[in-house]
Amino acid sequence: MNESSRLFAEAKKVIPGGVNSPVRAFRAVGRDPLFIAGGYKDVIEDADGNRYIDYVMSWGPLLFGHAKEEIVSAVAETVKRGLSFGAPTGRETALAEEICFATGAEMVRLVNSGTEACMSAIRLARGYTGRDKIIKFEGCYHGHSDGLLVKAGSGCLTGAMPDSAGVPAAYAAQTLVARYNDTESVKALFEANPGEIACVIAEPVAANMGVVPPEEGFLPSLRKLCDRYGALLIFDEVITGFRVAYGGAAERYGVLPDLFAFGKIVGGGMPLAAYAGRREIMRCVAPVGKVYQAGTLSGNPAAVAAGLKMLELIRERKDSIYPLLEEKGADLERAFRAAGVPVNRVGSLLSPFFAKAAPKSYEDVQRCDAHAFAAYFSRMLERGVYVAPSPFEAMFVSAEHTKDHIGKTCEAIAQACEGLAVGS
Ligand code: KE4
Repeated sequence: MNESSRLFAEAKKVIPGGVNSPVRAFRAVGRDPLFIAGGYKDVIEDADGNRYIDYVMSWGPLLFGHAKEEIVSAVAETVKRGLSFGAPTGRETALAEEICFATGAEMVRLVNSGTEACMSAIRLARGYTGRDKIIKFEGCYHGHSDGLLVKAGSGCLTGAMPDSAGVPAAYAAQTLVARYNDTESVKALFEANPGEIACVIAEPVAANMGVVPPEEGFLPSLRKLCDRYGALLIFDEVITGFRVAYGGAAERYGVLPDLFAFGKIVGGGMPLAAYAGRREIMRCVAPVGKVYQAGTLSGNPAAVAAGLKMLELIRERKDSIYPLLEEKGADLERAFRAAGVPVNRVGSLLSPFFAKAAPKSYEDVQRCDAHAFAAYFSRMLERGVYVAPSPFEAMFVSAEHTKDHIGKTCEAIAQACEGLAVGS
């Protein structure tokens, strides 16, 4: 038994499924998970000393790869003066200002996870509008708060549980589900629920059913519908924020939401997330307004040090990093297409699909061949490339993925996809 398997056996005795987040269990790819010992730049090392070029990148936070020296040093210096005070520190303001500068948001509240950011943004939308219902999209994932575990993506889809047990039906009934890239399905919900819908929450680039980019006009149509029916538009930019552009998907697609949810990159790899938006809305949050939201470790110095350094590094490099990420992503996309495998890609975010064509909707995604994906996953691992262990996730490319490693990955893709392309 190798070390990963031994550690997995130990973990399963005291942790459900041996993991602290379901998708890590490798169930969709039918093998034991790797236990990781460390990472550096674009490489991770497992407990048995095997090294892999990493495209999970902790599910997106690591735009500059593992153990980025400036980020590690910023945290190391900060924690020498204490880990957490439960009191305001000046660096939190600096991080909030970085987010506002990049995105056009006017106010920010720091929280600890993307789940908290999305949950809080929805509560704020309900408090601001006085309405109870929300619209989400099937296949989109916004964390594991009760009302959002309805037709959810990511690990819910991977585990074939888009509607989680334990969510009261009465509560789930407040969540209306539309089809991604289908404006009419959103309009129909507004018309069927006049004056009742507080917000529409969307991943501006869906990345939890695999990557499914917004069709031309889809995001602007959400903006128009929310304005027409008096609802707020929430962009869940936990994945896309600072990844698809410096100002996130809002900048890339030219649509400004009323509220943003951020996570992953804004925390630099530490547990930090945020929700943000227009001042008149954010002022409804306690202690100023009546929408309560709180957190013991919200804005803690250690996580803020990582997030602030990350956003400073991005701001300093914003003119060069996005073209660089675009080029790396395009190289990988070309490799999949050359192997006859359709791909959806937005910048450094991409997913291959074992299907006749790249999906444009949740329905299309359902037709992809999950068995072919599992075979691809194992073949890539055998060739030293670590991708997400689920067809409903994305590949995350970092600025640290070297030309040589991208080249090696393209070779692995050609070999791993051999005979798996649908119709091949
Ligand atoms: P967290 O609570 O996991 O920090 O963020 C929830 C979340 C919110 N919004 C979007 C668009 C997200 O993708 C996520 C979390 N992403 C998944 C991977 N697709 C996290 C991985 C996991 O659950 O282990």
